[in-house]
Amino acid sequence: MKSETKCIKLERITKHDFFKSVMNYFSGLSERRKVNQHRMSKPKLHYFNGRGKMESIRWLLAAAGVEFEEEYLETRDQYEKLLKDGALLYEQVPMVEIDGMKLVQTNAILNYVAAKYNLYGKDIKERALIDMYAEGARDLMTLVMRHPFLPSEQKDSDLTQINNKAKNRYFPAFEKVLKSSQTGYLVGNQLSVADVHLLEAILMIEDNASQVLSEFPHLQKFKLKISNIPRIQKFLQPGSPRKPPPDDHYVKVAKEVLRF
Ligand SMILES: N[C@@H](CCC(=O)N[C@@H](CS)C(=O)NCC(=O)O)C(=O)O
Repeated sequence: MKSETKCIKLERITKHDFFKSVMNYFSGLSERRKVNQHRMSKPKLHYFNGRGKMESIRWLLAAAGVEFEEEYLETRDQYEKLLKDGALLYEQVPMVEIDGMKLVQTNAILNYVAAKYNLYGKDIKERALIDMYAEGARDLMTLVMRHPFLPSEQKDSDLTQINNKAKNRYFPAFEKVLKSSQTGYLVGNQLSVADVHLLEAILMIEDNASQVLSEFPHLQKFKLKISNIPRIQKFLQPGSPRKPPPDDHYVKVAKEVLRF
């Protein structure tokens, strides 16, 4: 009798445990499937249909060979929906859905992509140099980014100031770094986010000052080298996700959506 009870109990425990482990297996499976889905699904970019702060993210993903989707912000309602859904931590875009996260803050997004796709150097010293050069290029690009939003009477003098800063501050600095580079990259012996940003910055400045590199032979060589990397070459072709320089429509939409 005693051993019968034991047996029934054992059987119950075993069945119970079996059921539990089956459930665990399937819930683990669905978790793993979710993780894999995140891994496999394309990053989704939420921003305006224009360059702005998202453009460097598009460049970097393209340089990493990552395809992405875009959801363009065209109306105030779309922006308010993102706010209502709690998708914008600081109520700001760019926002990128990637690997199950909704990332905001441009530099955080760029650093994540750079680290994930090996565009961030081989050790912390290289990373520090990459950050230093990348931040310089970002500072220069920020000047260009702000330009279309200025009142028209300030535009001419602003453009002169941007070109002067490029010619007298940023490009001489990058020329010096490239002059002492053994590899043609800004840091180490492989492509990094700093190189991708620098090419983007050069092309942005050239949009308005096509001869700007004439006094910078190392920057000219650099431009050729980096634009000939197949993924980057592809991004520079018409029909890629690269955006054209901002026009009046882009400025109007951004102002309407963000109400500034
Ligand atoms: N530090 C943030 C700034 C983002 C930012 O200023 N985004 C603008 C659009 S480009 C925005 O969403 N502005 C709305 C607001 O600040 O209320 C970043 O670098 O991502």
